[in-house]
Amino acid sequence: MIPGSSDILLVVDVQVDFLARGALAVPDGDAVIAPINRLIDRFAHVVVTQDWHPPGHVSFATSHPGRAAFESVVLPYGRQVLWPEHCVRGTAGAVLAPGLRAERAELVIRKGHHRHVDSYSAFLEADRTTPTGLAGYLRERGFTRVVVCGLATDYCVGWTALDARAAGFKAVVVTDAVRGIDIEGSVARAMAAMAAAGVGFVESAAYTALP
Ligand code: VGL
Ligand code: ZN
Repeated sequence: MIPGSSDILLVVDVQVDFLARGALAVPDGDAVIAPINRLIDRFAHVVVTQDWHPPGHVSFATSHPGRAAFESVVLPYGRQVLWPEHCVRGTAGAVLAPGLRAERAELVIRKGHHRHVDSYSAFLEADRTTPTGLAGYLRERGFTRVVVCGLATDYCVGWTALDARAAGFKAVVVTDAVRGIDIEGSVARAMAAMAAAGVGFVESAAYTALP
């Protein structure tokens, strides 16, 4: 496959805090960098996201006295997994992975910046109503297919791919360019939900160089 002018490569949350030794390290997360760099070379258009939380963000376990990381609580917008503090805006853990060749990214979407609402998805915050603006950006530029890679399969990648479908885009997840956190079967659930929503799955080797 040769990516065309209506395909966008969406690189989700490949940030220091999600890599080995990071505050919320995704198992084997560093392994996505090499295939993503190869994908970046093959796509004419690249968009990158950053998880970008204010201090004291509602998704941090430390914001809920008596609660521990990886427990969930019920918030006004629904169930929220509590996480270790991660990707605090402007900190070293929030920067893109040093080895990621992101310089050709045409847009960087930052999400999760509202203190009282999380945002796994690059399209819609966890209240399921506040848009990030990404759908409008993609539509205005004529992109029709979103090819998703990055971290984590069961959270930000999965929600992003599902919301891409809900917003009317074709969506593809690059299976060797994603890794999951996997809390109680969450990777399998995310994969099933994506398949049911018409998300395609492809290996990065299927994308050949730009003509
Ligand atoms: C993510 C948990 C919390 C992700 C972000 O990028 O998948 N997961 N914040
Ligand atoms: Zn987060």
